[in-house]
Amino acid sequence: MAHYRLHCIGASGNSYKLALYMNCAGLDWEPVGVDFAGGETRDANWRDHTNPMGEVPVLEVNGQFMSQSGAILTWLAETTGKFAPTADQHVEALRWIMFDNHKFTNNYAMHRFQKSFMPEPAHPAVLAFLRSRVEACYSIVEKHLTGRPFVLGERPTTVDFSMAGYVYYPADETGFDISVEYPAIHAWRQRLAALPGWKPPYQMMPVGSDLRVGMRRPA
Ligand SMILES: N[C@@H](CCC(=O)N[C@@H](CS)C(=O)NCC(=O)O)C(=O)O
Repeated sequence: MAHYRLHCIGASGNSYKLALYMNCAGLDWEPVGVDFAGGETRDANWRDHTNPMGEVPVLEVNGQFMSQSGAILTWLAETTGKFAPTADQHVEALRWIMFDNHKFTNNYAMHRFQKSFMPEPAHPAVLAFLRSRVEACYSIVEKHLTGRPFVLGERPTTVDFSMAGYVYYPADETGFDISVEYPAIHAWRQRLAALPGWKPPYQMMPVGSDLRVGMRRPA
């Protein structure tokens, strides 16, 4: 059994943040599949045992279970030293991880889920609202990444792994073609993809429910 066990599914970009970090950091980890579509994360026993918040990812280490990707990335960097922000960057890292969880990841993930993974087509007003929220925060990150290679500066840190959670999912799934719409974000994701250990999400986590089975493709 690996030292780090990541409870996850391939479609979970929040899980991918940790999988990508651990693979690029060369840590001994394995994915543990969760039947997300079958309701496992809503099951009372799963919540009691694994995560009372009812979410993936969960990182299991020495019999302990941790949740919240931003907290876990921070803990992994503190305990392994890999991709850690400097002491001077600690608060700046936290600031970007909070912006990521609240806006950059969240709006993009919600738009993708509503667009592709709901049993019924989403109301156009819902998609339009989420698209406008994505555009607002992606523009902020596009501007920030113009002229600097990684979010905190010259080298990749936990912040980059947090913000990279959803940017490698296919455009027909997300509804955004980053390579065309956000050139600086595209260049940044290519720099991250050049790190040893990088793999795209569904290859990195070939486990758990496959939400693509029920995916609604554009007409
Ligand atoms: N802020 C959390 C977000 C986790 C999250 O939203 N996970 C999704 C899958 S990607 C989930 O389990 N959602 C279940 C739900 O919201 O009920 C993190 O970064 O770990």
